[in-house]
Amino acid sequence: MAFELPALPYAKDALAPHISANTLDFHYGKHHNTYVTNLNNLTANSPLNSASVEEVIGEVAGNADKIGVFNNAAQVWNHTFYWHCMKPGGGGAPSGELAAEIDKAFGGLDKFLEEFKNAAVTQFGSGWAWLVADGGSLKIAKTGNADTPLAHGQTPLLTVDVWEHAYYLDFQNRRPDYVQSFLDNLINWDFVAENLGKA
Ligand code: MN3
Repeated sequence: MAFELPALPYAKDALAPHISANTLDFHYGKHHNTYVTNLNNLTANSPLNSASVEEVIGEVAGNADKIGVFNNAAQVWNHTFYWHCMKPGGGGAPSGELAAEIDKAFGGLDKFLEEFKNAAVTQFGSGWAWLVADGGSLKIAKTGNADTPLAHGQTPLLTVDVWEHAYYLDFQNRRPDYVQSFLDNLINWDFVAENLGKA
């Protein structure tokens, strides 16, 4: 099996009470793991099985015959990225170059948080909200289902998963409360700054 479920960067109960161990049992242990299993099954007899997840996404993006491979590879990548976007005791404010870039693109941290939350809340159905680097500036993006900015020439800096499985056990239908809690309590600005450094 070429693709493996990457370790969570913290214990399953580390994000509680904002995201419960029960949610991570299902979201990481079942949903994320299933995307890995599906990706292995779908690529079992293909050279793609020994490629990186990023290479698979680049190879099959836009190919209607490979939509199943794309969806599962993108979901493996998106979830691994999302776990790192959070940490226990997260939230607060960014600093340094990241803070300056957010000020330049959005007119301040509060405006950014408002626009990011709006993107997350208004993504219709399942999907993701993102902060990306694109053409030398920072932008907010939304993607539906498994779609990922990697397939659109953008560099992801931050994401929040807005599929119902991400929040239903803890917040039921209250997606705005989940997103607000993510921003206030969980966001890992150090990881976002690292991603900007690589953009
Ligand atoms: Mn998910």
